[in-house]
Amino acid sequence: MSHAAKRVRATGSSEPVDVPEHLGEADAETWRGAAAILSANWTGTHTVPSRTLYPHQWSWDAGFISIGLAHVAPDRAWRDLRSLFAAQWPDGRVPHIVFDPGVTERDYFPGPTFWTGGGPPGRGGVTHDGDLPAASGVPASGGLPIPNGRAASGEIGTSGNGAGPARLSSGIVQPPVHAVGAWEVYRRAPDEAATAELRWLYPRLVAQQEYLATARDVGGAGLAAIVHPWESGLDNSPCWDEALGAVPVAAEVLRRYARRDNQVVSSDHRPTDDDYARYLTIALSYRDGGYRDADLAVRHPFLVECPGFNALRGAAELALARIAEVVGADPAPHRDRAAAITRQLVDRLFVPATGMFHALDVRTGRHSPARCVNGLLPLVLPGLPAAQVASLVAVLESARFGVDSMPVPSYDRSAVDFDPFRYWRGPVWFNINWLLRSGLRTHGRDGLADRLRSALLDLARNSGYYEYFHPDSGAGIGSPAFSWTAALTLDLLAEPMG
Ligand code: 2M8
Repeated sequence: MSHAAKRVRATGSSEPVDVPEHLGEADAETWRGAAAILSANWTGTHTVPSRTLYPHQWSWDAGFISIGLAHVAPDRAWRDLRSLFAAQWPDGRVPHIVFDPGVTERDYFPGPTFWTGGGPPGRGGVTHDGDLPAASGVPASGGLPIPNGRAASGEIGTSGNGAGPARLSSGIVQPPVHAVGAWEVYRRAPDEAATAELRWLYPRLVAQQEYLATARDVGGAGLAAIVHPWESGLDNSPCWDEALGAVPVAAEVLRRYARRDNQVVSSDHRPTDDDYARYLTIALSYRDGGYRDADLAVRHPFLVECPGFNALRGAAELALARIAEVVGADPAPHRDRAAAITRQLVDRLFVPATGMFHALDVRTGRHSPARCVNGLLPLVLPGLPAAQVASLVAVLESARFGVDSMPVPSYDRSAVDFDPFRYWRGPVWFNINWLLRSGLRTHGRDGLADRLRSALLDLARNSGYYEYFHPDSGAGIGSPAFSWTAALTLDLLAEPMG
């Protein structure tokens, strides 16, 4: 642990947990509460984002969760990451959901039947046994998923991670935050066991990046395109509205498939039915094309370059450079790729008129006009030119996003369609704010970074570990006992205030 030489043992949650010595009693209680949530959401093989709303394993959630687990249960952090990467496809993609075979279809929609088309494993969805993907950059079988695909590169993959039976997955991805997560876990306890974990993960993380850099470079300029709003992690962000507008609302898909999310939380706090119908249409298009990426430009209804997703690809390359040094690989190509992604982001997605980054619709060549928080995420890139850094900081301090007693909202507060309740269209999210804070520190904006940290911790202290928060009142919305909120609270608390 980097933050406390001496620690006190405390009980107060379901299992004993070490509390950093620098925390006062109130924050020690916050720490124990957060640790208890991660324990309660641990299934024995992986951590679910939420017991009520998301009962499987999610990709980018696992990255953020590992950062919190590093402080209270590093062994679980590694097992969580292994569990996810055991489900990696032979072409390198890491699925956005890995399904728990013990959870019924009734408990989450869209579940395995939707993603596999109801056919046997391997038709659409795929089962996995944890072998190393074909990390060559050439998708195995032309990009078609191979059930229980075998390693093509010769490195030994074990049969899974000891996590139980082979599992089905979705066929889309999420932002690649896992190299950053793995590095965070390693650097807090860099022992032999952690080095062995990095050795196992490194080729898999490289294959994940390679998939995004090749199969997903639909626009041909070096940025990865997402094929579904869910791939961004910011599902119903206004920055997808224009591109989604071109996708017809097929009412029959919602008659064929019943939503479950709005039975668990208020429908005012979730995507609308029209959006949901489009999400299903886009996912079905990708599924019915066998999850192939060839010729996406001519046949897929949604292709967008997201500034957040691509900034996180760049951050992943920088984390991989550090990991490469530990495992004896060459860090230089990773640094080069991070620099290239940074340049491409500035060239393609920075809009001088708004002073921030905007999503680009690859099908139309148009930027989304919406000012959304993913347009600030390139701050995580240390190589971002000073002009863009200054511009993003100015936007962050403006009334549109300003950090005050509240952290940064997911959308421009002054927009006419800003909605303080509806998911990624206004509410405050912990993971995004954690990333922004880390970016601010990277660029030496410590004052603003500290204000953001205080605002985040106040939210957790006063409102608890909700999925998202009302951007004015701070009231918790969505699922309570949400894993990444708890995990990142631990990470923020772990650091003594300077
Ligand atoms: C939300 O997305 C899922 C679909 O992937 C859903 O709404 O059912 C998003 O907030 C996403 O970013 C997150 O990873 C996921 C699980 O927490 O929930």
